[in-house]
Amino acid sequence: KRSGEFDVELPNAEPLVDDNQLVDDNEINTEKSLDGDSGSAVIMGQGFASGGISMTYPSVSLKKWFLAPTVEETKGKPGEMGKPVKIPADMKDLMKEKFKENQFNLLASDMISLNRSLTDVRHEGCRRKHYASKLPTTSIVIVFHNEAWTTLLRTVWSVINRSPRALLKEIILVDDASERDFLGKQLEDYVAKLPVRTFVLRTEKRSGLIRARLLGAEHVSGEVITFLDAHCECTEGWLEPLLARIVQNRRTVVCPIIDVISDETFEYITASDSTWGGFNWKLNFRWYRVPSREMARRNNDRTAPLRTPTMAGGLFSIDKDYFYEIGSYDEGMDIWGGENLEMSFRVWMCGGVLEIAPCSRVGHVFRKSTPYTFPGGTTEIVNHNNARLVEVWLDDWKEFYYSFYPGARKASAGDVSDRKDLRDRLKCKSFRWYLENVYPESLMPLDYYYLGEIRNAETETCLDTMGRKYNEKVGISYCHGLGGNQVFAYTKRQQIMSDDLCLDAASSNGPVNMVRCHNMGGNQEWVYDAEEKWIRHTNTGQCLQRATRDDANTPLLRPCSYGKGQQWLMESKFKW
Ligand code: LR7
Ligand code: MN
Repeated sequence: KRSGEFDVELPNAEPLVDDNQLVDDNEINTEKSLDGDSGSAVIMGQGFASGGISMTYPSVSLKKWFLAPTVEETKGKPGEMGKPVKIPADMKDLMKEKFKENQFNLLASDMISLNRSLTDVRHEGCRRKHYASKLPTTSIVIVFHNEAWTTLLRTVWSVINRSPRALLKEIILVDDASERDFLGKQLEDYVAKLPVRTFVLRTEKRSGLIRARLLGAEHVSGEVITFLDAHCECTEGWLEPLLARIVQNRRTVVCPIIDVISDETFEYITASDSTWGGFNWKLNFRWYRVPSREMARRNNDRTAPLRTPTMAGGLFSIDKDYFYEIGSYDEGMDIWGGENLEMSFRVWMCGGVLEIAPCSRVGHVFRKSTPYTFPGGTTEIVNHNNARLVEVWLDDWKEFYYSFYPGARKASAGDVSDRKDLRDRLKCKSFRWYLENVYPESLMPLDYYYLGEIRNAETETCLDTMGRKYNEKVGISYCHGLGGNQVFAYTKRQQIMSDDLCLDAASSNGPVNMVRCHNMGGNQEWVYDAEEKWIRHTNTGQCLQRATRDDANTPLLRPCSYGKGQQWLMESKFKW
């Protein structure tokens, strides 16, 4: 794995078994590693942008070909009804070449109508719902850096075609210093003719998506701001469920279900309606199965709004005044990353509600890697943003992040005093409150006795995940004192956990595996006997013992005895 790698995954699988189980790796996760960790200087020279902000307002002239074609007219075109696009064999080389420009199949996207039809993917019950007759108006804010023409304009057209005109105030495109000519005057001329007021703002220099969104928000004249990524497709009825929740409570931040537009074929693939947003110790946003308590709160109605601990970040509606009241975004965050968790924690901790409206469905092109540069370095930027996030919002739990990912300690958060003042001013609750009331299933445990290395008294070796994955044996190796793979939490639920993995033994002489934490005791329950310094497995009554020479790198389960090989010290001596 590259350093600074981070994961992005697709939300499109039916979840597996237990509460808070990560949606299965094999089915849906795609590792997202960021290329372009160039460390190069900020890119400023753009082909067309004159610097400063230019704005264009639409004229009223409407050309026939701009009108949405009916399904009939586009029949036979690739991708209609959200179907996958097949690239002819003789075009595969071109396809591969073009893929690199955006890290998705541009050739496929270019073959699909800007108005392509989609199936109505909503749950039955959603189609029958009636919403308040007076919903607020919204402005759509779409930020982009070097987006492709067809994905950007298909996003815009899907908004125009599938939103009630009375609710749609305007569409604001924020160009974050793109370097593609067609995103200059050509784009302005095009949007000027759209049937909905649409204009282009430009950041003076590369600002990152966070500050680009702040610029867009400043120009919003609707009552609600709706943010979208620049490669989305909104489906029938997507907007009303979002706005309706804000009418009920203006402190609600509402996301659609984010369906998957395949980066390979542009097929529209529905996502599970039973996943919500969480995060791991590295502060990667992840999808997890909605626990049964939340299903019960919704009376098992799959069309009812779902309270989610965190959001993916790109697609949501928020009351405009509330957006500013609650502290908009952290302007100190650059390019990409962290702002979605920052806003999630902030909204919950400061009196708001974060929801997914399952009757609202919007497709998004999920990519496996990012096509654009991170001026200043990918890792540095993401770590910087996360440092700001943890310093302001995570309280004691920031140690989970730093100890598990020690490289992050090098990053500087910069000055976060404004954000801390905001937290005070809004009288926000603690992260403990958040874990207790919003996210008891969190991988960062609410109550824990210990966080650090677990050292064998005899051998000066430490338990070590060795970077292994699910269902593999836990390792043991020389204590390096740097955290990372040697950091474990001993929780009040008596788990010994590292991120989403828990020490787990299924039989009385081992092995001791690392299995996804299920929070249900069983094979994952361990009692630390502080006197004897035993780590005793409840189900089998056996004790954890250091490795012998034969099984050099894995600890064993053996009948409890008084040898030093079964004594474990939980007293961190980290070197940072
Ligand atoms: O410097 C930049 N300037 C920009 O304007 C970098 C990016 N951008 C734009 C970019 O063109 C795109 O429109 O910002 C938008 C998001 O960037 P993507 O699409 O390259 O990244 P992503 O889809 O992985 O982004 C997800 O995580 C981000 C963390 O900062 C943001 O919160 C994105 O909005 C978010 N996208 C979604 O939530 C869609 C679902 C993805 C998931 C999970
Ligand atoms: Mn995106």
